[in-house]
Amino acid sequence: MAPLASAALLLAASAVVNAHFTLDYPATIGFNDDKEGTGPCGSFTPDFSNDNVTDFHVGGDNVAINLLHPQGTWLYRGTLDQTASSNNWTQLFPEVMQTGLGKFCQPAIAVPESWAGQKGVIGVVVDAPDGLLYQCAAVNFVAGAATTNQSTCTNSTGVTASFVTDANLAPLAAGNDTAGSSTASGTGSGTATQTASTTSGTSSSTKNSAPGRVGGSVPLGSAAAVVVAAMFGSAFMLL
Ligand SMILES: *[C@@H]1O[C@H](CO)[C@@H](O)[C@H](O)[C@H]1NC(C)=O
Ligand SMILES: *[C@@H]1O[C@H](CO)[C@@H](O)[C@H](O)[C@H]1NC(C)=O
Ligand SMILES: *[C@@H]1O[C@H](CO)[C@@H](O)[C@H](O)[C@H]1NC(C)=O
Ligand SMILES: *[C@@H]1O[C@H](CO)[C@@H](O)[C@H](O)[C@H]1NC(C)=O
Ligand SMILES: *[C@@H]1O[C@H](CO)[C@@H](O)[C@H](O)[C@H]1NC(C)=O
Ligand SMILES: [Cu+2]
Repeated sequence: MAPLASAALLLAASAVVNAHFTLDYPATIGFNDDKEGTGPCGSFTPDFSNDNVTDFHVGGDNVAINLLHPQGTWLYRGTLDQTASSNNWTQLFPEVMQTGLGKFCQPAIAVPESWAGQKGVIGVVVDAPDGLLYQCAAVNFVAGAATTNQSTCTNSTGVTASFVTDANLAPLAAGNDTAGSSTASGTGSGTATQTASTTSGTSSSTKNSAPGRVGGSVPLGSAAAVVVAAMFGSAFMLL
């Protein structure tokens, strides 16, 4: 009974969890599970002559994501650089930590109004249990705010969110991915909450190795949950 149940669970997990995360809206310029950790766009370069270019309302539009890890912290950003290569990103929304596997949609991500009428790139980065992961969308910025929500713009049952400050995302949030690459692991906001949440030996060793990166204001009681989440993340990625 027990082995069968475990096998069934593993099968169910492997059927569902075959990616780190997907960007479901606006349309991604490309997804490669193995290379999703390659910034700034998960190993793809925007190509406006071939990509699926989506109209994106500057006054607020949907960004729909499906996270296939139990937890991750999101950075939403945009650039008018159509190659997304010049490290000139603008952060579009506060960093937000999703807890719970599945769909997560911000219905009203806005960009500067002056971008209307221009082409650009929306970038989404997550600090996941296995590191930073990237996706991008090629968009036409259009005036106004979205008047309808996409069918993909939903939140999975049980998903919760909280605003945090994530040390691993800090250099990216500042607009320049390369500026922080050599110092990212050593920086932190140094709040009492953060220090307290990483006092357990297991938690800090997980934090210092690639799989368990968590920064910012993790509630005091959740160190164990973070470790479990990191373990789940690793297990899923092995399947
Ligand atoms: C383009 O993106 C939209 C929005 O995500 C999607 O509905 C549509 O199927 C995509 N078209 C192609 C050809 O991939
Ligand atoms: C960076 O992007 C802004 C728009 O957000 C633009 O005004 C500025 O000229 C860009 N800077 C460079 C160096 O491309
Ligand atoms: C989109 O969905 C959000 C969240 O449910 C809701 O607050 C908002 O009013 C919706 N926007 C539109 C244009 O329907
Ligand atoms: C999903 O959850 C976030 C965080 O609670 C919320 O801001 C957003 O409006 C929700 N999206 C929808 C489509 O309800
Ligand atoms: C980004 O940071 C790198 C490394 O510090 C620096 O060489 C580069 O000039 C920066 N780029 C911009 C656009 O500020
Ligand atoms: Cu992953």
